[in-house]
Amino acid sequence: MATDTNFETSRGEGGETHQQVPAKGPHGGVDHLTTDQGIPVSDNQNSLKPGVRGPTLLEDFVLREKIFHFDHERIAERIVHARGSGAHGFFELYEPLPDITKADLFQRKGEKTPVFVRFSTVAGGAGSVDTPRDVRGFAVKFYTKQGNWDLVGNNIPVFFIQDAIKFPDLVHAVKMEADRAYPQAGSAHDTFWDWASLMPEATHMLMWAMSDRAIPRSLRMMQGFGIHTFRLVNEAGKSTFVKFHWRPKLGMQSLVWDEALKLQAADNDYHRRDLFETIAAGHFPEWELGLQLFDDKFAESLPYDVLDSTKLIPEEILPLKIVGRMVLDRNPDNFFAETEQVAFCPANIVPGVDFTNDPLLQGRLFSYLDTQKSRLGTANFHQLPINAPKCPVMNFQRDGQMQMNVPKGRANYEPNSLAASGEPGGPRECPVTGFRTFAHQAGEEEQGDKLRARGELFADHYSQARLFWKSQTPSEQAHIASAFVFELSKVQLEQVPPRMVGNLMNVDADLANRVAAGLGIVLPNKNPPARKPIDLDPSPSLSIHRNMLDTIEGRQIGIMIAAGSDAKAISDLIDSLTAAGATPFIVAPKVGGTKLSDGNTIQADGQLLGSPSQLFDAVAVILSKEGAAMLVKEGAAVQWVMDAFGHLKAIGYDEPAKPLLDKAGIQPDAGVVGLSAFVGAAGKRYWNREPHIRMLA
Ligand code: HDD
Repeated sequence: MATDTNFETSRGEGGETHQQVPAKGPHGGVDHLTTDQGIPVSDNQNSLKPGVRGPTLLEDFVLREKIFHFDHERIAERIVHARGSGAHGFFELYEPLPDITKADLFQRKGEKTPVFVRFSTVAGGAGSVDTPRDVRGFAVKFYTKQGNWDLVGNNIPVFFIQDAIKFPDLVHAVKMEADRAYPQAGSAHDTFWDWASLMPEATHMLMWAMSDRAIPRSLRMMQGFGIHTFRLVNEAGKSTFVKFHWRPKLGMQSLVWDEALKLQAADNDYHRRDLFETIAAGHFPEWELGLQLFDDKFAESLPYDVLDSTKLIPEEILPLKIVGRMVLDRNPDNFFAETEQVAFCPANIVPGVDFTNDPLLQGRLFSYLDTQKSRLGTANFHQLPINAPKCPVMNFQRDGQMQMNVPKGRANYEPNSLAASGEPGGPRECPVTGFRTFAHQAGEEEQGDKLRARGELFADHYSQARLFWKSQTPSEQAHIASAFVFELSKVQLEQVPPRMVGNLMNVDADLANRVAAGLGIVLPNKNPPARKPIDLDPSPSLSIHRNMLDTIEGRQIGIMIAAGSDAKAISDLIDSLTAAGATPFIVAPKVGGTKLSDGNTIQADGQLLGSPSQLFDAVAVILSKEGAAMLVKEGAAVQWVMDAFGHLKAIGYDEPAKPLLDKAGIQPDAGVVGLSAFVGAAGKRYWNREPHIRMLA
């Protein structure tokens, strides 16, 4: 029987009922369902059969088209950075930079350039979790008036390798192992550490990857880096070296390792949800763009090579020039069409930005375009709405699969003189606005024998690893040492941990000692370094703990309540948290409604079992005497406060809730406070608590 979508209810031949919600649309108030050919569909519930109980007919083109399209819904996932979350926004320039670059987006104060940003984990597949220990991708597509510029960076300012030729080995080693297809989304396994321990150049990056940088609390609370040295070029052709930095307005914040593990169980989509929900709520995440600008003379004065992506330039030596801000203010309308189909490519630069000879960058310039072709299936992927420049695109590239444009006329070659006989001749080169000023390269860089070799200073693999270690607080150092122990403890190849610790001996003997002790292995000899490390001054700006903001802005605060909880205490707390820019989240044993002290009923945001405390940045417990007496017998409630304590969070409580804290074994400290002090205490993590509750390496 035909189904009319105007009807609220349709009844199939077999008599079954389906609720239909009529869609509003231009034609008679209803948008009619059609096939991909635009043919109206009368029944989307039943396939076509001869008779009610007959076989499905091959001629049912509605069924065949629908299943055919469904069968092809998935596309190849990215070989790395498969799991990602994206958002739209804008970049706003603070001050014009014409002396430094002619790039159009840097010319007019206050001008906003649209952007699309995709954050990602690296190792896991598209369906993996959000909080493994991993580097995070931080890719920004600027839709400038002179074409798309992609700044395809990470949340860590250095990289594992110096030359792109090693990238496939790195990725093969870190992804799930070839025969067994596990572990997913993690580096704690044989092949990764086998490779990494044989690659001293990876040591600096490994220090970062084992640090709290690799377990960010939120995508909104991590820094981003362009990593390579790039060049900016002004109108006169003068080039300035540049390193790009993104600074989150909410400050940096990371997870505690146990919290990261528990989040993988509590919410696989923790970061994705956090980004989506905060943008949907109008709390737009923001980053400032900082530039480290320098010339050849400065580059030559450094004891490391600026073309080596395993090295950074400390801000204490070269401060950032803050030039603008990026705000993410709109969620994608469709995950697949935008976040999945977006194609970033470091080779997408605009006039005024240029490359350097960094051998890692040079290899990337090839890889991305190539991978897009196999991932998105056609050389015309740039025509997809998310990839299409927001400025005119005019050239003589033609045809190919999935061509969406319909070019007119005969002009598909250049030069042509068709215009002379009145036909459209098509676009021409534009020397004035085009990409004509490239950075001057010192002649000798481009000459000499053909070699497979690297600059001399590339051989220093340990000085900056040591610099990073020395720049961390004792608590951060303990996290790094413990992360090495955790990861290497998962390695079954006996030869690997001693080899890795032998490399760490070049970084710091204390670190190596602690890792060896944590693993229970004999401290190995130092592996001879290719070049003797030098002592560089610590860079406090590389520490998260030293630079965290004491704030609850943009944070989510859990409030546990139960029947009879103090209504006024709850509403006062909600008010003061909201005023400070935080989002309160009520957790109760029953989600439907909880009767409070004043007889009113409050709706919980989440049920206790489904809302463990790792979802929150700080927690408060407001209970009646009876509520506490009930919850001391509920494991999930005890675990809730125990975990908040273990994850070094502030805990606020009212007096009747005390028995629950006692049951959880919570010792009073500066972060365990009465409700009146809670908002003031909630913006911090209590690192001093950690040595009392956890054995760290
Ligand atoms: Fe890469 C994706 C970042 C080195 C080859 N890379 C990719 C993405 C990010 C980075 C953020 C995901 C983009 C998105 O969201 O779609 N990659 C980096 C950084 C690197 C780096 C910061 C070093 C500084 N990458 C690198 C090298 C190669 C690649 C040396 C190859 C020679 N990267 C790729 C790729 C990917 C990719 C295989 C996978 C999916 C894609 O490109 O579109 O081509």
